This record gives sequence, structure tokens and C-alpha cells, in this order.
Amino acid sequence: MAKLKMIDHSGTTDKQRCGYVAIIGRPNVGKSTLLNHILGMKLSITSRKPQTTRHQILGVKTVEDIQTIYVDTPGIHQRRGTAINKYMNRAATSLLNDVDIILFVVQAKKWTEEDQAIIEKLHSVKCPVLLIVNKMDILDNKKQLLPLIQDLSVKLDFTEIIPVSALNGINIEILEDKVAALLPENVHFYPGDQVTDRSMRFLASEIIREKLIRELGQELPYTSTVNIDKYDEDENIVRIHATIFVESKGQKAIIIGKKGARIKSIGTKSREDIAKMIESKVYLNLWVKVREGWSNDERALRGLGYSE
Ligand SMILES: Nc1nc2c(ncn2[C@@H]2O[C@H](COP(=O)(O)OP(=O)(O)OP(=O)(O)O)[C@@H](O)[C@H]2O)c(=O)[nH]1
Ligand SMILES: [Mg+2]
Repeated sequence: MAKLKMIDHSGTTDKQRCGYVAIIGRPNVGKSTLLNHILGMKLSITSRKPQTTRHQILGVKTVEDIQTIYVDTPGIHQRRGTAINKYMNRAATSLLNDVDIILFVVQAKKWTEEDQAIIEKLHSVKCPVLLIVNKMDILDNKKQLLPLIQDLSVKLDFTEIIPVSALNGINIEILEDKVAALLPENVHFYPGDQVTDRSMRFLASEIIREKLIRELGQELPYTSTVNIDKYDEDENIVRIHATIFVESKGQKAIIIGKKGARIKSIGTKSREDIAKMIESKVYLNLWVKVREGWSNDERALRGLGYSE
């Protein structure tokens, strides 16, 4: 790296900064909403239900000499140790020693045992950890903020504590400036116009999963996943064939709904969002299939895209 800089005569790499910033926290605190707000686009799916994000997703933001590579992660949790739960915890914690900065996101006024368990993991990391206190819009009184920050400041030696609202965009620019100041000098790893490492195919499967979660609310069989069987692009249209896998016939019936009404609605909403994302006409064919026990079967998981 140093050698590269010496032979570079343009002078641009001298000023360039680039680094990885992990966004971690327990489920449902607003990590993906935060990433989307920073990027100014909907990249990572969000919902009111915990455990929405299941994979690491990179969101790259390049502004002039500064490239920040954010990594959205699944919520770190302490639930039943099924194969998928373990996969999600691994996806969220495996990067802690490989990033330049960690944003530990918590929810204002709601410190839980799961937050405390994450603190234990953070004791050993070497990089700066910023505590992001999200959902500050739910505080009825701004006077609650100072004692709240004082309480949180004793939990770990945080580099910064920043109260934000990812939903309303409060203090996000301040957060981005603090991150930029901590980034190491480095050449940019991604082209300036690249936003993510993920394929359109993957993002399409995520959009379908989001509609599934949102459409089903509390009825959602947590053990559902989406597989893209075919993704064909031609000049005028993208044709996608996808399968929703569930674990029982009962779950399949719930997703299909009365006379197929629910699967139709999931399909329409997914198609609209995918079309917006890829700026093309989309044909979407959705199937629902039962694959018993997939979420607790390492091999089935790998076959369905859950592999590091
Ligand atoms: N009031 C309020 N709600 C928020 C804010 N940020 C996120 N939310 C809501 O919190 C819920 C969870 O948001 P997500 O971004 O999906 O949370 P997450 O941490 O990525 O969750 P997992 O992927 O399940 O770990 C959604 O209903 C969001 O709209 C905020 O600043 N204020
Ligand atoms: Mg998420």
C-alpha cells in the first residue's frame, strides 16, 4: 500500500480514506433503517418484527475522498439455538475483529439482557466503538436524554455516544462525520458508483421476504425463506421465478390465503418494489413449497443461500 502511494503522482490517494463499519445490535433496534437512511435508498429490508435481517449486507457510500463501507448484520440474539439462529449470530459477530469501526445500535430507554450480552463481546475488540442510541423520537421529553446518556456511558468505554433517529434522520449527518473522521487512510476498495456487494437476484429475494414478513405480521411462520429459481433478463423485462419455503402445510395455507389472495398481494407488492429497484418491467412467479425442518438443518440452509 505504501509503495503504491509513492509511485502515485496524481496526489489523490494521499487524501483518500476508506474502511469497514459494522452496524451491530440486538434485533429490531433499527440497524437496517439506519443503513438505508445513510445510503438514501432502500437497500436492506426492515420490519416491525425482530430478526428481519438474516445476512451481512454491504452498503457502500462514497463522497469525494471518503468511502465508507457499512455492513448491516442480523440482530444478535439469545434465542433457541437452531441452525438458522446460529448462522445469524455468526453472521453478526464474525466480523467484529475485522472492521475499522463498530456502530453498536441500541434503542432509547430499552436496555435489555441481549444488549448486555453484546457488551461482553465488545470488551475484547480493538477498534473504536460508537454507541448509537436510536429511536430518540420516542422520548417524550428531550430532558430525558442527558441522564440516559450518562447511564449508558458506564457500560463500555465508547468512543462516542450519539443519540439519533434513523426513521426521521435526526443526527445522522453528525454520525457520518464522526465515522469519517475515524476512517483510516486507504485507497477506495469499490468503484465510486457501487452501492452494494449483493446481486440483484439476492436483493429481489430479500424484497419478497420483506413483503412476506409485513403481510403476515404476527401470523408469520418465522421459518420461511425465499429462493430465486430463475432470474432472466432481456431488454424489456426481467423474469423472476421464486419459491417461498415453509416448514409445514399449515404455514403454506396461511401464506396462500383465502382463494390465493395473500400470495397474490405478496407477489404484487414484491413485483412493484423489485421493478422500482432495477428500473425495469418485472414478471414475477411465486411458488410456496413445504420443506420440513430446513431451518435446523445445516445442509438445507447452505442450499438455500445461508453460507458464509
Ligand atoms: N420510532 C422509531 N422507529 C424506528 C426508528 N428506526 C427504526 N425504527 C423501526 O424499528 C423497527 C425495526 O427496524 P429495523 O431497521 O428492521 O431493525 P433492525 O435492527 O435492522 O432489526 P433486525 O434486522 O431484525 O435485527 C421498524 O419498524 C422501524 O421502522 C426510529 O428512529 N424511530
Ligand atoms: Mg435489520
